[in-house]
Amino acid sequence: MSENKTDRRNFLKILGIGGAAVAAGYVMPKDILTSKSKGIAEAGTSEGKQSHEVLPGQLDDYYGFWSGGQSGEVRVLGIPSMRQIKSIPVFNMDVASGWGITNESKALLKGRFCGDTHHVHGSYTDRTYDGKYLFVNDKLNNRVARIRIDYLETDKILDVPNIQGIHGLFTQRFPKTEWVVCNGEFQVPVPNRAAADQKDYYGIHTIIDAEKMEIVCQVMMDGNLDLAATDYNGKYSFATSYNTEKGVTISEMLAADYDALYVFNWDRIKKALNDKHYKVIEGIKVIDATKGKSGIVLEIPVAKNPHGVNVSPDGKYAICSGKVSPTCTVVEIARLDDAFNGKIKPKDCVVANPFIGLGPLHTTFDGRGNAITSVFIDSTNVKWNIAKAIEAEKLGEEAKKKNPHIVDVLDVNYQVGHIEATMAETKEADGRWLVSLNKFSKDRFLNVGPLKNECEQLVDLSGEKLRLVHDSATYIEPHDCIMVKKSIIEPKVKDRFNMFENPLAVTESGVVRKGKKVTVKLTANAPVFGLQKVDLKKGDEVTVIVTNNDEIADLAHGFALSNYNINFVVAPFQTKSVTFKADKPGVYWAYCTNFCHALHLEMRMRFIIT
Ligand code: CUK
Ligand code: CUA
Ligand code: CA
Repeated sequence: MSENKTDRRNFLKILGIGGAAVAAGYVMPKDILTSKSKGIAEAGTSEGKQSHEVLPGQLDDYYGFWSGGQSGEVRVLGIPSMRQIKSIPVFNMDVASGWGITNESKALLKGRFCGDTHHVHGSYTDRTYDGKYLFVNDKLNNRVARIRIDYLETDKILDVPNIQGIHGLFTQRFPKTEWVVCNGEFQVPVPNRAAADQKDYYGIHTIIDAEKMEIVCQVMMDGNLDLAATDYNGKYSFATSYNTEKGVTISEMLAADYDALYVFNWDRIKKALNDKHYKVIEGIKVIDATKGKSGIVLEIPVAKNPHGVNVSPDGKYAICSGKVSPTCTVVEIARLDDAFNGKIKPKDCVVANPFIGLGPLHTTFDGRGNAITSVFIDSTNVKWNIAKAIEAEKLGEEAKKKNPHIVDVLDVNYQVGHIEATMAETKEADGRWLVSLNKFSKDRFLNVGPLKNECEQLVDLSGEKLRLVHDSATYIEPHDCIMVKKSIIEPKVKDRFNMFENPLAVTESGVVRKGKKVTVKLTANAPVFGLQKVDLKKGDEVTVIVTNNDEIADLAHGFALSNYNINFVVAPFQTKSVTFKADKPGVYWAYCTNFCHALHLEMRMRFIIT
């Protein structure tokens, strides 16, 4: 715990406030901050008792979809085992699957093989996941990708102009996902051409058509736009802003006492588009909502430098996590219309500001009226009751000081970022499991050198108290995840591709030469490729198209060409292609890289280049 104290001191130093100042300004009951996994739940309350063990041959109950952070990928985990089952390459190169090597993936990646994925969210129908798509942001190169759930592969990547640091991303929940929103965390000039004064830097809320993967419009704001959420009625999207100051240094970004939770009114956005109240910038319709002048965006003041925003599964509350303030802000969504119509002030939408702990970042839900908030500096998960927080707010300061909303406090190891409960972002939040995605692992695993793994902890959420049941090491740095019950995903996932969805699909092998351009069509059937030998001339531009004609589930073939840096895998009925210059004369073996048959090692053929 001594290291935790150091982190805490450093954090306070950055904020320019001493511990005493924080203690004086905020209610910080000692019993909460020092509790060791005991919490302050009333005597007699129960701990969760589910077993998280998944025995050999048994399957998990939930699909976990994890962002991969700097890896640029998305990962699939089984919950509660926390076993990683698949990596889905998205913005990265993945040699094991050939992503970034094949023509098909290169066409999506356009030469950029780095990404920074933070937020993965599913498509919805009627407020729960429909098992069709996943969407994920690339904070680095400002892209949004779509993953098809039937194949669990990336099928579209959209470049988003006018925006930098695409961070928060969320999908429409009702009636179904037609729109996906994403936020620009870094303000930049729009268009971003020449140097401009920092006062002319803007944050951009982007709306994407989920089916077409095209940009519907962008809403231009003064403040930056960090995390995102949508409501449960298809009416609003939300964005937290920690830099309403338009600062470019950390002290400037911390200057104001209040920042904002922005609420975007979708009817008014549609109206602005209809009325042509936009400018076209870089080919995109950009609606100007700066200086609060558009009526499209409601600015709810929240304590300085907030972080996450999450909407409760009953659709009633948007909860903004304080980060620099030890509180959460509870916004009642039913009041937003009145605020948009000027009947009440934006701040009157706030119905509670409960104390949580030092450094609240993200909130999730158990579907039984409780929120669970991650607290970075304290290294805790705090379970609290939303109704009790609202009630205490009404009763006033004395009632609030007793913190009647706090149900339990769990120490986690260490410094938690996101937390997520099973199905928590849907109307079907079931309160079974919680994962705490901790940013530091410190002493939780065998020491692997200065660069340590992160630590993700599984928590039994079924009881009154939070029960830590499992530590899981993860490679840096998943930020966020969702956990979807398997009955939604499993029936959608296919065992083979629809072969003729790809017009290149090969059913008969052969070589076609047109001048220097050579097309090699190859079938792959265990344990042979459709050709034994291909004759080429130095300087030929060769395109190899491989179709795996084995329809048997789990029977994948690889195609690797020695010394030509070509290596990819084709799943049953899948087709992939690659184009290369035959610039090295000699005999080059192409071989199958995936152990597919007793004669897998013999599954090879020659490319003879003269
Ligand atoms: S952010 Cu990383 S801990 Cu990108 Cu969702 Cu909050
Ligand atoms: Cu095909 Cu190994
Ligand atoms: Ca600020």
